[in-house]
Amino acid sequence: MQIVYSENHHQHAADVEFFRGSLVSCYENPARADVIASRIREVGLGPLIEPSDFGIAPILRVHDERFVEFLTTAYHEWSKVAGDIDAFPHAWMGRGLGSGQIPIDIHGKLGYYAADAGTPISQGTWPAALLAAQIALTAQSHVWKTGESAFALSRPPGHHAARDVYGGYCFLNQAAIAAQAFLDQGAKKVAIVDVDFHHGNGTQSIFYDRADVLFVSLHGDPDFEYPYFLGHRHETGNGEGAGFNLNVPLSPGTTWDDYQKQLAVGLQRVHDFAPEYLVVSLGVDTFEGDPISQFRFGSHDFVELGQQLSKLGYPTLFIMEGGYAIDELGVNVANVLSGFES
Ligand code: SP5
Ligand code: ZN
Repeated sequence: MQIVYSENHHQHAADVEFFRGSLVSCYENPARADVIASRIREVGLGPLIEPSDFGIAPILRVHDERFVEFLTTAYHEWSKVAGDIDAFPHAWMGRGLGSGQIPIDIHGKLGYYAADAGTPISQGTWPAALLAAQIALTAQSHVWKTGESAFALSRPPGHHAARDVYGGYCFLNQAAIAAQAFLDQGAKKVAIVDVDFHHGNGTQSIFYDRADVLFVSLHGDPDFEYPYFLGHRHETGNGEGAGFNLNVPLSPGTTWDDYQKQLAVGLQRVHDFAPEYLVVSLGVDTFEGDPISQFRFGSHDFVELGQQLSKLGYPTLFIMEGGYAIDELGVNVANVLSGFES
């Protein structure tokens, strides 16, 4: 399997995030991608290649231009008033309290574009987010040209980023950008399966009205878990997209045994949709030792997850999303890919 990776993800290195009323060290940190790359080398899963530059155009097929402009300048604007410290919003519009006008002041802009207070912007966040998108596009291009599968080993993750919203450690939605690239290159149908513990609210929102992308997500029930406001079972798509969104919210404590039965239903839906390509939003925060999540997968279960995904038989693009149990993270991700290849 082709693996696309760059050490320059290190540029996105924030200090702290809000968690249970305190500032704690960021769960989404550079060590994550380091341990995954190192495990992939150790087990010889495939060559690690550097990303190519596909420019900004494929990103603007998914994201709003002013939002992207905001991301490119946010840290600079913030540091002029706050100094060399991670940027956070402190005010949000609240339901019914926004006219839609975008504030000029950086604090207002941060509140306008952010979904939560857990996603700091550091000095190198924009270049790293842009690089993550290029990694996804490079891997996508490989799948498109060869029909083989590929893994975009990138951070920050992407599935909580919407057209003009960042949050949940995500800035640009790599899975959505890659899915759109397949379509723009001539594919008619792409399926996205999101196995991160958290609902892929950004991805769902981007494709909610469309029938050319099927979105299937299994995740912690949003009544109890981040992102809280989207991911319920009754969200099945809108307009032309009606029937092309499948959410499977699951209880805290869900094991692989419980999960795989639901996964089979989700994968059957993908099979019925008959896409030409499969994009997998690969989060391994379903692991029992994950510090912010509530499922109970063991490391060996990830091998079976990879096997289940490979049975669909589509050229598959894996995009790295969450997973925060650093000690087992490399093994868990490599297990999915090994299971897929076996
Ligand atoms: C990509 C990804 O995995 N993003 C996750 C962002 C989660 N941020 C909020 C974390 C809050 C965890 N809350 C724990 C309470 C569980 N009841
Ligand atoms: Zn997650």
